[in-house]
Amino acid sequence: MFKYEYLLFFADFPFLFLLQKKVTRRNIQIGAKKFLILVTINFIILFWGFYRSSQAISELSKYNSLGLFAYQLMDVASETGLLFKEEKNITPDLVKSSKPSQLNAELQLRGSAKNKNLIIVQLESVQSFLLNKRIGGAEITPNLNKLIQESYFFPNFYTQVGKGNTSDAEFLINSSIYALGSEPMSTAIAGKEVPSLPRKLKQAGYYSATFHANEVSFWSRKEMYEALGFDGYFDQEYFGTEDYIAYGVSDEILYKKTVEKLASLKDEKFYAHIIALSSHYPYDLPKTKNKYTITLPEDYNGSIVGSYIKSVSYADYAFGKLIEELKKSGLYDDSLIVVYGDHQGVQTQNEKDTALVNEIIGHDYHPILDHLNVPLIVKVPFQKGKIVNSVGGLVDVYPTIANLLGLDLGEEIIFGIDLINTKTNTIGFRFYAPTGTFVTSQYAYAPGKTKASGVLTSLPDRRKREASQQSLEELNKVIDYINLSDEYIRTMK
Ligand code: GP9
Ligand code: MN
Repeated sequence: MFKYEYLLFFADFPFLFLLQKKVTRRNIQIGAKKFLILVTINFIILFWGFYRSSQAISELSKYNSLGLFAYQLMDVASETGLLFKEEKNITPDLVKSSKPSQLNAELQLRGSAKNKNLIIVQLESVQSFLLNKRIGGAEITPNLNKLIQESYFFPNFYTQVGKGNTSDAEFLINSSIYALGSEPMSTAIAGKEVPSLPRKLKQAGYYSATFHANEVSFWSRKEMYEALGFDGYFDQEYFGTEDYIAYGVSDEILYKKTVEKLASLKDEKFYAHIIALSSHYPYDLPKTKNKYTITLPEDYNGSIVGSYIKSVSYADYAFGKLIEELKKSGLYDDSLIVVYGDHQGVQTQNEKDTALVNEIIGHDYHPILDHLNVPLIVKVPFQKGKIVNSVGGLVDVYPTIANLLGLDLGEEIIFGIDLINTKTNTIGFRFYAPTGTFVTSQYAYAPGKTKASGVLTSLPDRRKREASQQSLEELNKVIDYINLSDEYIRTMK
């Protein structure tokens, strides 16, 4: 990823060297008393900053009170402290009783896909606001829209990835543990044995593997897959480099070769986690693919949003091919199929992009409710489609799947909840939204400088309000819960 122009960052170093020489030559001396005063002032400023930052929860507010140097110091200190922590006795009951969510008394669809194969498709950068939308009369994602009609669809579902982006989404789905945010989960769990979906399925006689067109070393995936207990992986070595888009073969080839492999496993129950890639930033879709994508009006020319929509439109085309192939091979009715978006795709950095997105969604793009909203589609064999309005995030996918496959998670430590049977749920965020951000079925909360100074967006009218006593209580609950998840994964052997 290195580019030679990055060397410009070091262009001032020779001058620093010259300046230092000059200063040394002057041989500045400072008396012991003055030195002591200076050191004391420094410490007072530093501790005042630490005190003020302890009143804030979001990283940005902490940084604003401490400044670059002290913030880094504090970060290193807290991370290092965690490394030496003893493994804590975190029990399934402790996690259950701390949950900011509740299940319904009676569980629906329990075991309705028992003994079926499990196919999970992770769609790169696909956000919900493109689904069931038309531009100039044409659908952007006709194939996903069709699947939604026949599936359980979760319109209030959110990404929760941290620093590991795509790979964090893979981690969250397979573990139901929050991403740390400060480090990609692939490195944070390397060498550990994480209780996970693949491990649970192994006990039920399943073979599990991941399918991704990039090299497995990207995001240290090899270590992550081992820690999560996958039986195998298929990466660039298997898929080759034909019809290359972004970091690997096109989604068309990815899906074709994946189904070939899956069809050959027919006598074995399997879990396939497929990680699509063609709609990856910077959405540089080869012209040869234009014939498969939506034609956009002229005002989209030259905009990031336009390129993004084109890429997603291609990803949708390839996805349609996957469904066709699955039907042809007989796997469609024999598998529980789960589809979700890993994380957001547009940042709306300029007025033109913002205006285009606002026009598509019909209101102002919200930094949480629109930006982090990604699709979750669950196709249960032989079940009709239904919209499930539960609020949920990536952390909730494992327990949702477990209920459908009839897996018992009673003795497992999971931080998510089964979204088909959710009574209430609160979803915490970090990294792409400041820590302390959360969403419930009634509102979204974004923290300010202090816990209480945040903004609450109520739903569905999206009216902005100040924090209420109840929202602050919820905030503390969510923060404690995420801290519990961090402690669990950090101290795991
Ligand atoms: C490449 C792909 C990139 O393998 O996962 O991931 P991202 O940049 O979206 O995290
Ligand atoms: Mn991604």
